[in-house]
Amino acid sequence: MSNNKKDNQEVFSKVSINWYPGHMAKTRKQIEQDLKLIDVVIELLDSRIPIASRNPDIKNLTKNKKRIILLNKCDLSDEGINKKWLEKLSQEAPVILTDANTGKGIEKVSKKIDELMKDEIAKQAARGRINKTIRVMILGIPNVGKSSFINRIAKKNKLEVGNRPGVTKSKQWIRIGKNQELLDTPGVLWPKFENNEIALNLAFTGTIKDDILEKTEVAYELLKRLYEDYKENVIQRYKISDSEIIGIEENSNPIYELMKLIGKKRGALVSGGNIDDEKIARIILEDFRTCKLGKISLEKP
Ligand SMILES: Nc1nc2c(ncn2[C@@H]2O[C@H](COP(=O)(O)OP(=O)(O)O)[C@@H](O)[C@H]2O)c(=O)[nH]1
Ligand SMILES: [Mg+2]
Repeated sequence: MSNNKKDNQEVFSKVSINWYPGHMAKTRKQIEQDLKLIDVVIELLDSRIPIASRNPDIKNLTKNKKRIILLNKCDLSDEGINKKWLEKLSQEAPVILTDANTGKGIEKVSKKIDELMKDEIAKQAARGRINKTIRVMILGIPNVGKSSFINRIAKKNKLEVGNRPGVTKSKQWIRIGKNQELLDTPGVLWPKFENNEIALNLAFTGTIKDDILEKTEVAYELLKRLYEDYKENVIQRYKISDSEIIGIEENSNPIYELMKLIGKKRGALVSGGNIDDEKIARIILEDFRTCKLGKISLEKP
C-alpha cells in the first residue's frame, strides 16, 4: 500500500474523467429547459459534506428561482454540525434536514414551499389567478438521495398527475401538496473537484464510485481524518486499548499501524500473517458509510 502524499492533480484527473464536458453542457441545457416550468428548486445536499456535494453552477442556474436547501442523510451526520450548517445556509435559502430513507423531515418541504411562494401567490390572486399550481424540481449531484426523496414523497402522495392517457408523457408530475407538483425526474448535476479534499470527501461518502480512486488509499485517508476529528468513535468501534493507542502513536506511520491493528482485530489476514489491505479498506469504508462509526460530518461551516 502506498501512503505517500498524493499529488492533487492525480486525484483530480482520476475523478474528473467521469464528467465529460459535452455531457455537462447537454445536462445543463436540459435543466435550463426544465427550469422554465419551475417555480421552486429543491437543492439536495449530503449533510455530511455540504460543500463537496454542491454543484458549482447551481447558484447561477437557479438565480431567478426560489430555492430550498435540503441537508439529506441527516441520520448519518453529526447533529451538532448539522445545526451549524442549518444556521449558515439559512442565510441564502430556507434549509431543512432530511432523511430520505425514512422520510424524516420531508413533511416540512411542502409547507416551506408555500411559505416561499406566499407573496407570489397573493400577487397572482390579485390578478384574478387563483389556485395557481406551484411547480417544483429537484437538483443535485449523483447519490445525494434525489430518487429516494422522490419515491418517498410519491408514496405519501399517491396521486400522480400528468400521467393520464392523452396527457403528454414527456413530463410527469407528482402532487406533493395542495396546488404543488414535483417533477418526477430530478436534475442530475455534476460535482466539482476543486481540490483533493473535496474529491476525497466525495469518495469517503461513496458519492463517487469506489473504482475511481484506489480503495485502500481512500480508506487510509478516511481513517486519518477520523482519527483526527472523531478519535473516540474509532477507538470505541474497534475496541482499541490505551496501550494499543500508545503503540500506534509511537509508530512512524501511525495511521497505517492503526489500519493493521483493525485488520488483526477483524481477522483480515492473509497467509504469512500479512494484512489484507483491500479487506481492511472495505471494512473501514463500510463502517463509516453505514454509520457504525457513529454520526460523522466531514465538513464544517
Ligand atoms: N442513510 C441514508 N441513506 C440515504 C438517504 N437518502 C438516500 N440514501 C441512500 O443513498 C443512496 C443514493 O440514493 P439515491 O436516491 O439513489 O440518490 P440519487 O442518485 O441522488 O438519486 C441509496 O443507497 C439510498 O438508499 C438518507 O437520507 N439517509
Ligand atoms: Mg437517482
